[in-house]
Amino acid sequence: MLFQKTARSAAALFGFLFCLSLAAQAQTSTLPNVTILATGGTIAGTGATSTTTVGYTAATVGIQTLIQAVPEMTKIANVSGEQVFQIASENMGNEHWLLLAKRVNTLLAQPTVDGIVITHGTDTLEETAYFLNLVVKSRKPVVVVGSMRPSTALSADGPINLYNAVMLAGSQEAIGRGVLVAMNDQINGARDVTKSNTTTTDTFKASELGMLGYIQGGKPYFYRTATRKHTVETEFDVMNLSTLPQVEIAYAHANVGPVAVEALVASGAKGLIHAGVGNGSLPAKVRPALSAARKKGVLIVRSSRVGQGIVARNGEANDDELDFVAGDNLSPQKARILLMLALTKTTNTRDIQKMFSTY
Ligand code: DAS
Repeated sequence: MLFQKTARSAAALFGFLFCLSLAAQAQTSTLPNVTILATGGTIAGTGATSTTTVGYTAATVGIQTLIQAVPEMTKIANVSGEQVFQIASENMGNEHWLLLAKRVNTLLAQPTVDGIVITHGTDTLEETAYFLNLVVKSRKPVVVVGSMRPSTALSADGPINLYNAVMLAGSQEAIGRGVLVAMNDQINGARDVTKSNTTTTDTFKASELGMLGYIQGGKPYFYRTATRKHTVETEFDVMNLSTLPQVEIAYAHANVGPVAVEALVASGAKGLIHAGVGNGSLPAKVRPALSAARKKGVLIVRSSRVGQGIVARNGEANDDELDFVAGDNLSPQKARILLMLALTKTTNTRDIQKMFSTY
């Protein structure tokens, strides 16, 4: 009798535990699958004390530690992590971009992956985001995130930024919006965002054009959408590339001479961004060097150091006559990325000018 009672209660307990495990599986199967690709930066940084917010070491904490530091993420997504590389982002190179882009595209082609987060240093975060915005071939969310304080700092911004980025990457709302940058509870588009302050946590802004939306209470709220083509809409594909064309930037200023332009051309640049003063003006001492470079087959883009506004074709210089490209409102560092990818497709100035009006 006692044996039968014990057997029945054991069976009941087993049944209960089995249902619990099914419920748990059901719960996780309803959560989005988000992969975090870690590349380094301050978000993976450590400082000597909790008040060290400058002079810390970036790119020291591994992805598994970053994930373990934010257990709340397991409630909003099935999170997995890969350490793609571990660098301070001032050292980002084309080889890193190609590795990252290929990994992103490979993962997003898998039906089991719903979205991707990339943890990244903030110094070149905007550039990696824009590069991926042009070469990722999926509508699934790709969210780039960093932090302005190291993981060891008082009120470190990394954990909440990472949590928000994972939430966004797993959200329906972020699908089809291009590569996004999520920091400081704000959502920015990859094309227009820039690091606007050397140290503050609100540094990433799209200034005059504005952010795309907010993150509040663990939810995304979008108010704008990107207007230029991105991701699956672009003509760029890097999956079979092992290198990218060398494109450099020459910065203009009062009393500037041709030395920088000449040296960059001599170094083998296939393209040159002139970060001009004002509306992309060409200083008289630099124009001949740029014109000579064009005649050698180097593609020249007139951009501006100003930071906002449009460098219009045939505005401050006769682009038709010089056979130059006008850089629209892209910053010099983003114009460099677009020209680099353009040169993987064509060297025709008109075709490239069209790309600057499209992306
Ligand atoms: N050196 C900076 C970088 O890795 C640290 C940071 O702000 O992430 O971009």
